[in-house]
Amino acid sequence: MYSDWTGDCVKCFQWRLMLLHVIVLGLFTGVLMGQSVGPAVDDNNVLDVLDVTIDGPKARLVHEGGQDFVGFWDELDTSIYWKVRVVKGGVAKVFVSQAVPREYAGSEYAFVVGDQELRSKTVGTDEWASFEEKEIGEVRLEEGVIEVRMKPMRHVEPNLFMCLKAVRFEGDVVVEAVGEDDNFEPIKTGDSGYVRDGVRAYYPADVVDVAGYESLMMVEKLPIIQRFSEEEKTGEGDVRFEKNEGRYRATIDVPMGGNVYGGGEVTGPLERSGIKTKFWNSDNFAYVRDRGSRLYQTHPWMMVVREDGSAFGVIADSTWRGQVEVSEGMIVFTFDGEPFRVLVLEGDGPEDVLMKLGELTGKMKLPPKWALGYQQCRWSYEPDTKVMAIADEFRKRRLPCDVIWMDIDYMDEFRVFTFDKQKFGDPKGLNNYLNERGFKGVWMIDPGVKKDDESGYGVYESGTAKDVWVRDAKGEVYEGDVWPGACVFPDFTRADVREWWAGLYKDYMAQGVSGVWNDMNEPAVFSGPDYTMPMTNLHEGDDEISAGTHREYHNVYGFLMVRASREGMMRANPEKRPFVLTRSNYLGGQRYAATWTGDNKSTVEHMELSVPMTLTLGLSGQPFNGPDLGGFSEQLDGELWAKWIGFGTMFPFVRGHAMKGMNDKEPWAFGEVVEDVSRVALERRYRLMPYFYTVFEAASRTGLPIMRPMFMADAKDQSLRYEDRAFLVGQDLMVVPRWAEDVALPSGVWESVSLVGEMIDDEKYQADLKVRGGAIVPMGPVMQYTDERSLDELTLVVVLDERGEALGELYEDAGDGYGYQKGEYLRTTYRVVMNGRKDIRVWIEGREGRWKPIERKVVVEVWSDGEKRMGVIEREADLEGNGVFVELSGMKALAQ
Ligand code: MIG
Repeated sequence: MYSDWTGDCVKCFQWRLMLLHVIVLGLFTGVLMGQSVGPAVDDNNVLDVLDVTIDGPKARLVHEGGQDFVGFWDELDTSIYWKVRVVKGGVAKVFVSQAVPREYAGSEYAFVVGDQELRSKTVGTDEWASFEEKEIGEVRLEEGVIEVRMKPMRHVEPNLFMCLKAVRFEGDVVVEAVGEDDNFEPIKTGDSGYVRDGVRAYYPADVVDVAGYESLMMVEKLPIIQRFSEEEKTGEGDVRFEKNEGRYRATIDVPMGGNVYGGGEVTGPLERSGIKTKFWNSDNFAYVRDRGSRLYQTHPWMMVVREDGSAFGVIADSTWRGQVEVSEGMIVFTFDGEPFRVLVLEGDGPEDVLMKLGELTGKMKLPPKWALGYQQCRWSYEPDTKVMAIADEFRKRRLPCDVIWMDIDYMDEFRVFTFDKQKFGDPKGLNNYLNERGFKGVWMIDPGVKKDDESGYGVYESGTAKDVWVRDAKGEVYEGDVWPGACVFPDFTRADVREWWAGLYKDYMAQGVSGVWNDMNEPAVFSGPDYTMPMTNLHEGDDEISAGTHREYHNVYGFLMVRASREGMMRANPEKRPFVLTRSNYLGGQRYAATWTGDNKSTVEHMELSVPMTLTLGLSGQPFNGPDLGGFSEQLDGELWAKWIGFGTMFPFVRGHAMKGMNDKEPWAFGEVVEDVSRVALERRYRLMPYFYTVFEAASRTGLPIMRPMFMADAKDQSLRYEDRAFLVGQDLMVVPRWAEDVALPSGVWESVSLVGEMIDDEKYQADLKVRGGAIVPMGPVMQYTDERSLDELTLVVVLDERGEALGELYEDAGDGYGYQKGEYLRTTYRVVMNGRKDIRVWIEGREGRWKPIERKVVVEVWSDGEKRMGVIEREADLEGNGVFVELSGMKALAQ
């Protein structure tokens, strides 16, 4: 079957996978995996033409055949240059990616870096725009901002010099284009004004149809309700528009003392000053491509917190390829293609601004409660008996867990919506097996559909009959290789295609599938340029989305896909809340799916990075996210897993995952000590489930993040602005990872608590959990999965404020379904006030909703100075009215 793999890409992938199963993995995975999960191109230290400045009249930027390059460069008086920041200096080899038909090759040019000059000649390639990379010599790069210039010196033929795509430096250096481009010309601000209270919309004059402005991120049209006065058009927060040959740019000032956050899924620190983020959704294995400056998602959104703690947010409403650069007191958004509007959201503080963002771009829908539990994944657990064994292992070892994930290998030769007949012959039986033991099954679906008209593959056949596939620039159905080999790709910009795609979920969900994982939806295409489909591919659009190229819609491909997936799941199971996890997404995409941060590594660096990454997504409208706990690629050791899970169970989305070929990364894989660490970390999460669910529900109403940066505890406190190791869950719980030393803490009372007997001062791995003075955190018993039993014993973890008071909220409902939208929920406000030195009064201050909890006991734990005092209320009902006086017993109370 695999004998003719040579020269045939489809077979080649199968062969590679087969190899993975049979050979000694340790030896080969590095090489094989490098090829099969991420592009082999080295795009670090690359100066591409999007950042170039053309100095002179006779050259221009060309977008053609899915490529960008400088073309029509035919006079000696025109040179090109980049402003480059050399972050790390040294000696580097210079490579030039150029094209020129052989008959015109041999023209001379100079490559100038400061006072160094290399001379080279153009080298013939197959044709114009068929690029090859040539080494032209070595230069020494000094740290700082420098200019890199290319200058034609002598023509072989008049008017024919070369096409240039990029320059790359190779060596122990770090360079990045600063992207200063003097050719931008100002454009006037057109019709602009308030679209909501505190929300200003600025349109460049080039936007012709302001009222009909097309936006995919916004939940509704935003007509101007009040035009700006002249004063409002100038001043801080004002937007300046510019353009340059099909590229548009908007600049917003950052006031002195302001800090900048946001930008969606990003590597690097929480505070974004001095950082460039590219908007071009990219499969970025290990975050190495382009130094991690572009990942799987696009969020053209930044938030500025001013010195005084007030804040404003900026949205650039475009789907086109683009970037945001934060530098020297400015935020600069640049997009290819079309002029775009900018919205400025004004607020008293970060919370206010984030709530406005939620109103404009939508909020996460309340997920089923099980999705808040621990989830175990691997690429892949196979066959089905292995999945069952993993589930059994969790229960046997009493490690709490809610979900087991099915990665791509369950499919029949990677055909989406099918199941391998041997390995997963009875998916419904498998899902039943899981469900009976308190697990849910989440299964993967990719966008690429195997081009297969031989085996009666219904998805390909029905899609072809309905003509749903994306087309190339010539109008032919586009084909690209992904896991199944040659694939075709649904055009999700079309309503009828989304409808068709949604319909595919009916029979699929009927197999007992609880949740869906949409992967590879940037889309990742192994054979495509830049590892995706050509930018010149065509999307047809519909009534809501106008037709356009892939360059315009690439960044929303995954977003539109999950919109359809979610719709399909809701139709298939109207009584259930859908759960979709997506790799690619776009600002506003929290409306459709949760997310994770893609293919990270099992390294300390990526563990630490997982905190600011999750925080920044939360600050960009997406509350439901988290990293692959323990890291996806590379081998994981027990020490790192213990460190990671020790705080990682406090992420909104908590899933352990592992790449094919890597070691086992389940909580029990590292011996007894680490297994015990994992159990404590998981039990802490499950005890806190009532609190997490309360925070999730609030996020679904307000748009506020679940996991929050420390500065949200006190936006006026300058010392918190850069803290991105310790974080908050909601507003009452603080998580300080054990590996994070000297974290910046907000002032006021924050009291460390112990939840399952773990030590407060002396833990090696478990994060220090602190509760805010004045807060009550509701807790339940440890459970092995979220609905193992109802909340039959409620614990109120109380930390009193300076006045001896505390207040807290608990949200409860059925945990799934939509009864809560009809009043079948319960929101309870508890209050505790210190009475005497050993007594407190506890009462229910407010109750809303019709959900009836079972009669239960309430345990009150009052924490101070590292110790707890306790009281028990036998019947919660006694807390109604004036409540009860409780005598506290416990270490201190007893000692007195
Ligand atoms: O090219 O489905 O990010 O989580 O395990 C790799 C296999 C495809 C990438 C996802 C990863 C998943 C893997 N997928």
